[in-house]
Amino acid sequence: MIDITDRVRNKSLHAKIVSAEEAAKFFKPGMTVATSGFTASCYPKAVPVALAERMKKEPFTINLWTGASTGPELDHALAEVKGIKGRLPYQTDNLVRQQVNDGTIDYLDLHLSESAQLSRCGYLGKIDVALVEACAITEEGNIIPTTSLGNTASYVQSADVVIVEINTTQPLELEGMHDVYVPLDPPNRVEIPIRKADDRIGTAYIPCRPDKIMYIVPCDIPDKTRALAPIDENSKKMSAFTLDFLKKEVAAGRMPKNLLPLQSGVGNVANAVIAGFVDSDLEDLSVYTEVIQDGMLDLIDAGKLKFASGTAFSPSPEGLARFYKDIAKYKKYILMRPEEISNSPEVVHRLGVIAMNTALEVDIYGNINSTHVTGTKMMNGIGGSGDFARNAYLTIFYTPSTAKNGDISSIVPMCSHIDHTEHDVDIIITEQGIADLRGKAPKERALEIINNCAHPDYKPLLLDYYNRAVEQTKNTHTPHILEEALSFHERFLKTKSMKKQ
Ligand code: 0RQ
Repeated sequence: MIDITDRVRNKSLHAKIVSAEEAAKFFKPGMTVATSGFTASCYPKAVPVALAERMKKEPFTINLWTGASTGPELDHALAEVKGIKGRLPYQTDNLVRQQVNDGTIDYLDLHLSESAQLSRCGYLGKIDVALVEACAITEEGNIIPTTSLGNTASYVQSADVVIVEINTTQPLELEGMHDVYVPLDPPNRVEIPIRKADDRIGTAYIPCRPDKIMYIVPCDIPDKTRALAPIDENSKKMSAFTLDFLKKEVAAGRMPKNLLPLQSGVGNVANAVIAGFVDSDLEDLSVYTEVIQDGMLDLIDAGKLKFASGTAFSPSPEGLARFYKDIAKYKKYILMRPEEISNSPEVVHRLGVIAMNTALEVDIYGNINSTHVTGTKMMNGIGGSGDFARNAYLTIFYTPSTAKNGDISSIVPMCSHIDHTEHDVDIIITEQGIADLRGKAPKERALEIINNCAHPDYKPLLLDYYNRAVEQTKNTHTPHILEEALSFHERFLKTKSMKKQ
């Protein structure tokens, strides 16, 4: 077994160091296991792999609560042995997605800012065990997290029993990069005193009593972060539209020269948009977001970023290596907070964040579907997009104008599922252009979106629908032909193309 005694600074805890196989014997059918992990960062690895091995011989299921998505040794390994019954609050694994959509897994798709509070309320059931990855345990028994914070502090607080994996691939220099603050629940809650992205309000560790820790397990499996796809032409165009738009906002006096704190979602478009900032003449930027990705390291290296606050450090494998190599430098610029703080509606509103997230589809009035493919199949989940979209100073949604090689229009008459309503959305950007919905009534918004954002192959169909809807409803407030509104989706499901046959 790897020697982790130097990382377990409370010597009385050394007696609790066991192998992953030994710790995996603790789990029982139906238990709720709440883990660290937000994206493929700081999730437990050795114990879930050992638990999956045990489930192969002795099938049973657990409920799995995490910060958000995790890596393959947790979600995928347990899904392979059909070991997950309940899952919350967000996930991105292909096999878990399949099992969510075939009824094997009961999935609760939650606003990430609310998930810790919901778990503390108690009606989701009690947490049987918190299983968390750490860099080290302090002399007091407190836990030093690794590359994300997610819901870990709240889960450790609520659980009776804690199992800690000490990951020796995670550098000890991560200590000091966390700001742990768990708000009191109503009626005792007070304001969260963050006024700038770099304000520290909590502790550098997760408070934990040593007697709560049942086992400590050595682990040397690194975070399996995901590679980034090369930036495609569509994403480059969306990035250019964004920069052009933001510069005009500065010129109009609606935001300062260094903008307002940026939030950017996950995926290729988000990455391309941040890459665009690196090449721009913008300076002194700050980031108040969920996930800190490679682009933020580029911004730091280019001297353009003052500070990045998030809940997870989720770079590509190259980005992770780059971060580890120069951790002393990056540490000055990056802080990880619990997701109920990184995504806090109160703080997002106070700081005036610019929220930039991706949609699956957008309807002609500006409603957004981020989660359900053709209305019924879960993609990933709402994640943090709702936390930011509803509360930001400026809310931008991106989508390529078509999906599935042009067979689907991402601009549709009516979304087949709605995560963000027209009331929360300011700007839509596709590779075709930008729709500024601010100050526009529904019919003005419809024409702005169709004319500026729809693909030319679909523009005539959408205009035809809109014009007939106006006529048939005698120019009502939000014209729709209800029996036809979802016909684009029907068409795709029947003939595999939204184009008129
Ligand atoms: O399917 O994988 O089978 O090819 O959906 O689409 O273009 O790869 O999109 O990776 O940028 O993710 C909204 C899912 C976009 C993501 C979503 C199909 C498409 C492809 C994925 P294939 P892309 P991206 C804070 C922010 C919610 C959470 C969030 C997401 C697959 O951004 O999960 O915002 N957002 N978090 O072909 C049918 C359409 C489609 C479609 C795309 N209109 N109809 N299928 N696809 N558009 C961060 C966190 O919360 C951690």
